[in-house]
Amino acid sequence: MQLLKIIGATTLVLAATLSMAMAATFTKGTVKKVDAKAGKVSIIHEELVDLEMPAMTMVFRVADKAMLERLEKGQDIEFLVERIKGKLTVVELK
Ligand SMILES: [Cu+2]
Repeated sequence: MQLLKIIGATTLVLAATLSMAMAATFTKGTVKKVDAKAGKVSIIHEELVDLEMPAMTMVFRVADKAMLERLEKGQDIEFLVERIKGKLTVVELK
C-alpha cells in the first residue's frame, strides 16, 4: 500500500514536470507598472496561449521579487507565466 502511494506520488511529480516543460511558451508584453512592495507587475500582454487567455492588461505576481529590479515601465518583455497556488505568476523573463 505504501509502495503504491510512493509510485503514485512519483508519477504525479513526473506528470507535473512534463506539463511544465511543455507549457514553456513565452508571451510578449509591455510593462505598465512595477509594484516592488507588493511583488507585483502590471503587464499589457499578448495572448497567453497556454492559459487560453486573450490579450489584455493585468497584474501578475512574480516568483522572485528580484525580477522586479530588471523591469521598468514601458519596457518590452517576453515572459513565462505559471499558475502557482491559483495565482498567475511570472516565473521567467527573457
Ligand atoms: Cu490576462
